[in-house]
Order: sequence, then structure tokens, then C-alpha cells
Amino acid sequence: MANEVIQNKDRAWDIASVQLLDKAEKDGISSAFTRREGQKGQGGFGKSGVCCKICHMGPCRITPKAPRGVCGANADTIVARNFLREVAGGTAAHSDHGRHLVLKLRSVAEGKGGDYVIKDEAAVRRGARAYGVPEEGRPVNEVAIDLCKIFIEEFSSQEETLATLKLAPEKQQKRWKNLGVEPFGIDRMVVESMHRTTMGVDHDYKNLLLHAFRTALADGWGGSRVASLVSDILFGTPNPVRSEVNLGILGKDTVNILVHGHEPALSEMLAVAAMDPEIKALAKAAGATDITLAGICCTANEVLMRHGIPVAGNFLQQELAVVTGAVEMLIVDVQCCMPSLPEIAAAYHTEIVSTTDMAKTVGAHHQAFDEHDALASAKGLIKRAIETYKRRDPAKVLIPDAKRPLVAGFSVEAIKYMLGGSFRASFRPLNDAIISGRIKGVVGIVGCNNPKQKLDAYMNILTRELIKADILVLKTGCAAIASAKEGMLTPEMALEAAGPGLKEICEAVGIPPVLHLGSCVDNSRILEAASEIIFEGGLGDDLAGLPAVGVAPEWMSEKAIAIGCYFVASGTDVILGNPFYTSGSENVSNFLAEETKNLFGASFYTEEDPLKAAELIHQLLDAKREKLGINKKSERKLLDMKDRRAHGV
Ligand code: SF4
Ligand code: MSK
Repeated sequence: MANEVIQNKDRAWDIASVQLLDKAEKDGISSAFTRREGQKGQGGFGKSGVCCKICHMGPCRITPKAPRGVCGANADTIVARNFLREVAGGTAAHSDHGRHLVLKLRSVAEGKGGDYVIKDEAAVRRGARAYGVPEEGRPVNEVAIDLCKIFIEEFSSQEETLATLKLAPEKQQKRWKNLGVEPFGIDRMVVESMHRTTMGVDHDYKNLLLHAFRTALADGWGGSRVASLVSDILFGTPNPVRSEVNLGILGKDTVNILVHGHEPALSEMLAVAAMDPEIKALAKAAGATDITLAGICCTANEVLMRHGIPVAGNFLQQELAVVTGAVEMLIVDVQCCMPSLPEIAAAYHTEIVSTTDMAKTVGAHHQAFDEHDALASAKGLIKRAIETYKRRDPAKVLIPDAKRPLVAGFSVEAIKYMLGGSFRASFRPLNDAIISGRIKGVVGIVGCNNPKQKLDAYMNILTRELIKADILVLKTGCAAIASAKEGMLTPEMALEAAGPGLKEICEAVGIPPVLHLGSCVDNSRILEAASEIIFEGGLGDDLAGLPAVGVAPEWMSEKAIAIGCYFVASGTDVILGNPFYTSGSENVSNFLAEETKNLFGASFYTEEDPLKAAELIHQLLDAKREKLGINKKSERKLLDMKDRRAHGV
């Protein structure tokens, strides 16, 4: 309806966001939620993926009257090219993040890392064993340097396939080899994607799409996997840790500093600097009681997983955090940081600080982070925030009374330990629970928020449905933060909502039914966990045979497309809560939804209704269980109208 007025309660699931949307309205602030209204009804062609501006004979768009672009490209070629460029963008983002970490590790291992050290020697040695680097009796720095050589080649290798692929089950490796989608170096894959999609090169949609999966594999079994491992080495492998979430974590009388983006290097140092007695004294001298350091998006997830630093919110809450009027400084690094932030901050006292030369924002204060003098840089930023605190206007402050406790920190190592104990850490109890049917399967719920959908609604409804039906849920990124805000990352609340089988297992081994595995690059941990299940035995030798599904309910980023592609290429079905921009080509859509089943044993589904998605997940898991010969008839009630009303859908 053209004049339909959208209520803020229909825009967001959590009360803190609704309150701040109301405040934004009063303060005359536009946000992604309201700007979205201005963009509605536009981009029909963009959505179908049939627009091309790859060369300047165009731009071209395909219509029934004009079925070919100026060069003769048809809808299949244009849609597939656009899709591949998106995958390349997502892969580049994750992998460049991984590259920065590898270079940092190398400088640390060479003794040139300034304030950074190798925090987790066990992770170095674990990594060395996985990649075949001799480690016994060797100094940790020497081993780390050798590992870095391999990691750097993961980016630069020209004709060698990625070493990280060898961490996958053999079946996957063979499948990738047979299909010719084993990636060479990540940089080559991304460059080749750009080359193939430029004017007059690759016009075969199948060939283009296969390269999309190949490029995505370079992300999941390359850049992202390496990023997670190197983060563990430098900053520590996550272990279960308690913390808090949502905008209510901001202090009324504290200097509030938020870190936002994806790269953990600066925020790790800020965590150290915020504890410094000299810095705390300065905050007190400015009239504050303390310093509150918290995070948004995946930088939040990184420091949450390792330090228990609270999470202020997920992607669509970045602007709302500023609208509280209680944030002194919002420090952005790379990815998912909105260019609108400085404009909103101008209405309050908040300072937006960009910290990396490759990611500047007009209106932000740019202070390039000196990695060689990291602690001093971090202290400098906090001192600046303390000065800003003096300018806070109490009349403009609204800190919602909304925060929840949470438990995060579930690396694969931590899960293994919890399942089996330190002497026999293993996935055996989980495999047995899946085989016996106490746990029906495992679902990874990942990805962003998107103002096209009510913030967090899909993620929260689906999560509840799944754990109620004895399905273990693994979460990362902004999806994990959604569950945290709902209270579902505390064992107490989640166990209450879990089905009897899942509850029994979780109580017996001491894990919650919803596990927070980390940031977006940590989706590679989900593949790692799935591989561990295969290696443990009893559930076949093929990731494609596992009763496991991935869901990206509210995704918006190119990175999510790359993640979806590497999940599918690894044999895991993926359900999208909103569709790809590929509907303009039946052939491309069919390839992604159907042909991938023959190639990889998995495919993409789109389901905009979370309850229908839950039904689809049951069907997919049942089919996998049937094939494995472990499906037992269990009574499953289909949702009736009463159930749907209870969910407010
Ligand atoms: Fe048009 Fe072809 Fe150029 Fe694309 S590459 S803009 S379809 S002429
Ligand atoms: S931060 S990519 S909005 S999950 Fe990783 Fe959230 Fe999506 Fe960014």
C-alpha cells in the first residue's frame, strides 16, 4: 500500500531497537530503516540481475523486447556475471581480512610485532600438525614463520591448489578435483573472477557459476579458515565466556566506546588499554565512573569470544547506538560500517573514528592505527573519547533498559573439549546423539540483518522452532547477536525451549542448544565442526550426507553469497531468507537450485517465512537421515494457525 505507515515495532524484534527508532524519529534522524522506505519500489531490474554496466556500450538491461545487450550478451550471461562478481567481492573481503592477520602473525613471529604476541602456542602447534609443518621440539616462532609461508602461498599461489583444502573430508576433495573447482591462490581466483566477467570473456553461464563456487571455496577453505586460525594463534582460541548484549550495556556514567567492523587487531589492543589504571584514572577525572568498551557486528564477536567484552548490537543497530546519545566514540575498521554514521553522530556528541587507510568515511575523524605502536594508539583513542565524554548532553541520552546475559566462545576446540573432556576430547557424544535421533541434525544460522525484514525476527523464530525440534543450532555473525538479544545464548533459557532429546544431550555434556561460534569468517568453524563429525565416524564419509543445513535468514552482504556458495560446494544445503538477484535468468536460478545437487550434493533454497523454513529443514534433515539409515519415525506436528499466531506471523 502506497501510504502505509510502518510502525517501529514492526521494524525490529527487540525493544531497545524499537525505543531508539522512536527516538530517532523524534530527533529527526534517518536510519537504514527509514531510508529503506525511500528505496522501495526501485530496482526491479537490479533484483532480477539483468542489468549490465560492465562496458560503456551499455548500460544494458534485458527485457522481452531487448533480449540481448549491445554486445549480444543474454540474460544468462549477465545474471551469472553479476553473481560471480558478488561472490568475488565477498571472498575478497573475508580473505583480505585473513591476509592482514597472516602478515601480522609473520611480523610477530619475526620479533617485529610491537605490542602483539603469540597468545596461543597450542594453536600454532595444532595448525602446524594440520598443515604438515614439523613442530616437535621447535621454538614456536620458528613454527609460526613456516606456517605463515604456507598461508601466504594460499593467497599467492598461481598453479598449486590451496593447502587448506586438505583439511576437508576426502570425499569433498575428490568431488572438487573431478569438477575442476579446486581453487588456486585466493588472489588469482578473485582476479580471474574479475577478468572472466569483463566485457567479451566468459559468456557461458555454467562456466561462470562454476568459477563462482571455485572462488567461494577459496574463501571458506582458504581465506576465512586461515583468518580464524591466525586469530586464534594471535589472540587466543575462544573458550566459553559469559558476557552481556544489547544497547542497555552502555553505561549512564561511563565513557562508552564502541568498536565496529571485522578486524580484531585494534580492538584487542583497546581491550588491554581500557584496563590500564592510568586510563581509568583519566576517565574518573573527567567525571565518569569507568570506561565501557563494547562492540557492534563482527569486531564485537571477535572481542566477545576472547575477552567477554559486551556486544552493543548487530548490523542494523550501529546507527541506533549513536542515537542513544551516550556513545563517546564509535571506532570503525572494515566491512559493514555505514557511511551514514558521521551524519547521525553530528546530531549528538559522538565521534566516529576510522582507523584504517583503506576504509575512510567522509565526516569521520581518521586516525590510522599504528600497528607498530598499537597500545599507544589504542590509549590515544581512549583519551580522545574521555575528552568527548565531557561534551555529552544528558538531555539527549536514552539508554534502553535492555540487556541480556549470554555465553559465547564455542570454537571447535572448545566444543570438542566440552563433549569429551580434556583427555578424550572428541565429537563422539554428538555423533552418537545424532545417530540415536536424540539430536535430529545440526543447523548453522548465519549472516546479517536487512531492513527489508523485521530486525532479528526470522532468526529468532527459526532458532526457537529448531531447538524445540531437537536440532542443534550453531550461530555466527549478526545472527548470533540476534539470539543473544533474545536470551537464547544462555543455557538456562535455551534449555527450557529445547526439545527433550537435545535438552538431554546438552545437559549431559554441558553445552547450550544454541552455540555462538564467532564472527563471519568463523563460518569456516562450522565447516570445521562438520568435518570433525565426519572424521569421528558413524555418519558416512561425505559432508553432503550429514543431516546439516545452513540458513542465512536476513542476509544482505556479498560476503553472505560467498559463504552460501562455499557451504553448498561443501555439500551443505543453504536456505536464504531473501532471494539472490538472479530471477532474471531461469537457467542461472535452476543451476543454483537444482543442478548443484548433482554436482555438490546440496543446493540453494529460498524461503521467506521462518516457519516454512523450519518445515523445509525437517524435510532436508529427514532425507539425509533416511539415506544414512538412521531415520526413526518421530511424531512431528505441522504448524497450525494457533502456532503461527503464537509466533506473531
Ligand atoms: Fe551491455 Fe554487453 Fe557492455 Fe554489458 S558488456 S554493458 S551487456 S554491451
Ligand atoms: S557483520 S557481514 S552484517 S553478519 Fe560480520 Fe553482520 Fe553480515 Fe556484516
